[in-house]
Amino acid sequence: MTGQFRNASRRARVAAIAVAAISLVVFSAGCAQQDPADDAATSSTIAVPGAPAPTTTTPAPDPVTTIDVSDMKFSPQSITIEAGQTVRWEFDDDGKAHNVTGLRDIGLIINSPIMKEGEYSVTFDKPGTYDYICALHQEMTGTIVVE
Ligand SMILES: [Cu+2]
Repeated sequence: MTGQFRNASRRARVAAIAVAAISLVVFSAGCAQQDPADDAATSSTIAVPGAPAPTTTTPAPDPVTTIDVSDMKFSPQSITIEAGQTVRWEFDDDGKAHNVTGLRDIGLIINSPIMKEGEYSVTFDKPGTYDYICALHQEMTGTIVVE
């Protein structure tokens, strides 16, 4: 009888320990589940104001190419640009007057006034080879290749 009682008592103690152990596991499991959630919430709260939208600016090619009109020539004498880009001639040749006049039909869009100084610009939308001269000095030639 005594032995059985002891056995029962031991069983009850084991059961109590088991219950305690289970509730401990459940408790810590609850904690384990809660902690990452807290961390995630905390880090996402920090990440939103701390990470401004990344601005990726692709450097666009300069849409304006400058040609100097000086020393009785066009510099550079020949250039290649992309369709849609602009060429700007800057006239500055110690008071000598020049202009730019396109050759052939394709060159009709190049037709500046005669200028001693100042700028003249043309935007080239159509691919092709544009030869031009100074109407006053036909040895002054230039070429614009539009790709
Ligand atoms: Cu000229």
